[in-house]
Amino acid sequence: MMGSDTASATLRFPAGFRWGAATAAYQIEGAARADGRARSIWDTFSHTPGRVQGGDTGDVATDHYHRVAADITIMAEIGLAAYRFSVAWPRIVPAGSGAVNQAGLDFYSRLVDGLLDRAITPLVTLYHWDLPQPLQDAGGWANRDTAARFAEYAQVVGQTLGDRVPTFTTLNEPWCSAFLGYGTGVHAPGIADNATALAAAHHLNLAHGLGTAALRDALPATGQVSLTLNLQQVRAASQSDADRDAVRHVDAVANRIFLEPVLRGRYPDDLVADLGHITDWSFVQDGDLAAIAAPIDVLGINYYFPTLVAAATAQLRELGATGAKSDPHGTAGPAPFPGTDLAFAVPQDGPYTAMGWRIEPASLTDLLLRVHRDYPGMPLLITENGAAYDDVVAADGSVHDPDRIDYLSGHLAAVHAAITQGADVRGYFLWSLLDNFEWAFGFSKRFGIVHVDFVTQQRRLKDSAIWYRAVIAANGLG
Ligand code: IFM
Repeated sequence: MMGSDTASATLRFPAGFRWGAATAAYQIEGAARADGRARSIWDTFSHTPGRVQGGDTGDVATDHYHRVAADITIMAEIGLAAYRFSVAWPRIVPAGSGAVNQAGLDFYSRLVDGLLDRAITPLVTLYHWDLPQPLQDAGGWANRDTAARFAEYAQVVGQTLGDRVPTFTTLNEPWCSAFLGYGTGVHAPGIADNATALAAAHHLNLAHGLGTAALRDALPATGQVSLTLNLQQVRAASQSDADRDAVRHVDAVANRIFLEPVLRGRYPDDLVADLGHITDWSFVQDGDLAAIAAPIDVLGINYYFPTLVAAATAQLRELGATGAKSDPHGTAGPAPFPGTDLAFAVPQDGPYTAMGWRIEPASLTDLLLRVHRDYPGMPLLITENGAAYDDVVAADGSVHDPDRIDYLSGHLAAVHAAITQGADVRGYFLWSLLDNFEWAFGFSKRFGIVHVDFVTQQRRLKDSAIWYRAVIAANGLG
């Protein structure tokens, strides 16, 4: 199912389906040292030469911190019913533990009030990768104490915003935090060690569990708690037994390492056995799994591209040993899948977005149906989906982005197909509201439906924003 086949279809979503857009603090806020905010691991990383393309940093980003009122007006203009944003931990607890910074809380309180004034429902993510630097200095996510610090921070934010925010997400994409931050090192804090990445994954799971308990304590009885995972829809490069087994393995190290402890209170036996040569799993302590499995109300899923994998043959291992960088896309050739030496990601045919990511909406339908089948009864939200393209501002100030509209309509049709087949998907948050700081790619990749001139900070609705307004108004496509 590609966008062009579905673009003309009329598809209506269930009544009450929640239409939103998403952002994250470090990617848009700027104001890196304002009002008591201290450094996070992304400040350190982006200021380290060679880590981020073009030497870009989030010091100013889209200056959302100072332009929040105007940005809320833009959201209202697009007709958003919901807005997903993240809270910057280093604004709230600058040292990572201890003193709370009231000015940081006040900023998010004003944001929430501004959203509610426009009838836009806030969805708050507590951790979208900006760990306070002092916690990294103590080991970061490789140190289990970080999970307890996260729970303290979650409690503070829950107590402050819980009277107005119906849903909190503990972590965004812990896979990226663990495996890109500590496994491949392409994200902050830039550590490349699979054993450390596996410990980090467990401590992130623990943070989610302890954070969920802290939120339950802080929130009114109606408060909802969720977790957002960037689940991967994995396929085999060939029908060989070895490649099919690589699919099972990658599913374990990318998906089930989070899904199973959170939703079933256990780590998968095959995962533990497969990676016994990398870690002895001694970081999993008595009581951890019960804490991690604290019930959640909704599961967020972020989806962008499918994953193609092959078993690690001697030839591929040789490649890995000679420096093929670990990568979940295999964009530049086969590359070890992050977190493991047993499977490789291999290149896929196009079409691609400007990230080099294959466009395949049908994989989103399959992924949603798989989660629905394996974890029945769990309400789902698409908390991110979108595409980067090389947008240009036309002479008349408009920004024509037909490829993005095609990507989005194809993926919305894919979500609709999953709902039709039984998946309980409650809403869709487009990534992203604004062009922003795309992590290691800096400002070179534009995911927004609103164009941002990074010099003047001027905002312009792209065609996709106008298209999305019509989708929201019609509660569907066509
Ligand atoms: O920009 C990121 C976001 O922060 C997390 N999910 C994927 C997006 C696109 O790479």
